Amino acid sequence: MFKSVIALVLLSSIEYTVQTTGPRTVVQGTARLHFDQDNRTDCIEHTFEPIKGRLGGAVVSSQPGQPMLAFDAVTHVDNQVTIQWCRTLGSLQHVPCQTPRYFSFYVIKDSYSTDDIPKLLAEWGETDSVWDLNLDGVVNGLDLAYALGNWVNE
Ligand SMILES: [Ca+2]
Repeated sequence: MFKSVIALVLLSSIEYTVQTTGPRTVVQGTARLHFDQDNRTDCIEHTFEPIKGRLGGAVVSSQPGQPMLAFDAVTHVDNQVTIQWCRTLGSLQHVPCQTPRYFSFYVIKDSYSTDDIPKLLAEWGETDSVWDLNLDGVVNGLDLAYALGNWVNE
């Protein structure tokens, strides 16, 4: 599943893609604050469509396995992620201008069943796999334990 979303809120904007592969959904895009002569303060608040699971992020990053959501506030409640971000320009800064901020996060599903185990085992030992459920860089026993620990009988 792949979809692209563009939302406009006042001057600010947010643009991102949502891609689900196996147990992992990747949301990534760019939020932008826009400023002009009449608006030297801009804010964005956005709630992503609910995706059931826990938050994570890329293994290869400055904070391995953690979501990249460098905003003023990030909440994850009832499977909905909401971001808030505000900035006010200093009086010496030229307008119009914009401040872009890249973001990226994973949602790892939190319920597994019999269909999942063969897929996980097929990627055993792989280092770049969506079945690396604990985001430590490799598919191994810890991922199998996570799947079994979040087992749901069908
Ligand atoms: Ca792992």
